[in-house]
This record gives sequence, C-alpha cells and structure tokens, in this order.
Amino acid sequence: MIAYIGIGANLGDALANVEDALIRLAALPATTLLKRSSCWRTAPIDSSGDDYINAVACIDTPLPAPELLAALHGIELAHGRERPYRNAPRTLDLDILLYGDERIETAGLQVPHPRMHERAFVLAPLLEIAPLVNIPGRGPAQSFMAGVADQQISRID
Ligand code: A4P
Ligand code: MG
Repeated sequence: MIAYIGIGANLGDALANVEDALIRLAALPATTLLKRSSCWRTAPIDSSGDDYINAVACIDTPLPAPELLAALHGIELAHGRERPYRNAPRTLDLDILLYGDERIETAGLQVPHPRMHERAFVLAPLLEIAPLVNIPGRGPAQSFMAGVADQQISRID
C-alpha cells in the first residue's frame, strides 16, 4: 500500500529528529521509502514552543494501517516522545496522512488525517512530492493551498 506519513518535531534537534525518522521509516519491515519532501520550517499551529520542522514521506508498505500506526508510535518512542497534553511540543510526531485511497474511522485511527487539509505544514511538503494527490472524501490536496496561505512556512534548502 502507498502511504503518506507526516513528520513533525519542535523539541531537541528537530531537524536531526526528522532526518532520523526518515531513516527509520525506510527500515520498517518490507517497506520502501519511495519519496521524501524537503524539510520545512513552520510556525506552530494550535501549538506552542519553537518553530517546527515538518516533512512528508511516501512509503510502500505491506503493513496494515493499525500496524503501521503502532510502528510509527515505536519510532516516536525511540525519540523519547512524551505526551503531557494535546498538541504539546514534541521531539517527534508521525501521522498517517493517507493510506492508499482508504477512509478509516476507528477510535484510534482516522485516515485521511482529519486536519491535514487545513495545514500548510502538511500540504506544502505533500504537494512537493505528490502534486496531483487526492485527499479521499475531500478532493485534490492542491485545492486547499489557497486556504492556508496565511500560515508561515519556508522550505529549507
Ligand atoms: N490518531 C488518529 N488518527 C491518526 C493518524 N492518522 N495518524 C491518534 C497518527 N495518529 C492518529 O496523537 C493522538 C492520537 O491520535 C494517537 O494516539 C493516535 O492513536 P498524538 O500524536 O499522540 O498527539 P498529537 O500529535 O498532539 O495530536 P494530533 O491529533 O495528531 O495533533 P495534530 O492535529 O496532528 O497536531 N504545528 C506545526 N507547525 N507543525 C506540526 O507538526 N503538529 C501539531 C499536532 C500541531 N501544530 C503543529 C504541528
Ligand atoms: Mg500526532
């Protein structure tokens, strides 16, 4: 299955944490890292602390979505992720943005990620590697960029 993973960090060496997450994603069982975006520096949205580093990865994985989520939690834990409160600053956050064209609505997992279309820190790196990608149930990711134009983001060369 082709899946898109959102990566974010704003604690510790955020850039290094994001780069390490990409290495660990590529090392998941039978999984291939097909594409990765640049790293982007982004102002916190509904969150506090330093600017975030965000990126998006495209992987091909045989892992079912719940197992992929568990694997992502394992990578977060390897980076000492703590969850003192919702949207707290974090060493590493990994979200399943898209899982093929599936729509998943369970207690522990919602895909497409329910807020991805409202966030420049997701849309800009996603469109960098998948300009034509569709958000199931919502439409082309590209069509949401105008609505987030006020959010501060910059690509890191
Ligand atoms: N969960 C449900 N669906 C998913 C999914 N598709 N992918 C559950 C990953 N997890 C999913 O997440 C809470 C629970 O969501 C998990 O237990 C999982 O079962 P979390 O990672 O523990 O907490 P969180 O990240 O604080 O919550 P959430 O809802 O993921 O937050 P958001 O909405 O993703 O926002 N600003 C900038 N600039 N950059 C950022 O990366 N990130 C956030 C987090 C806020 N502001 C930001 C950024
Ligand atoms: Mg999260």
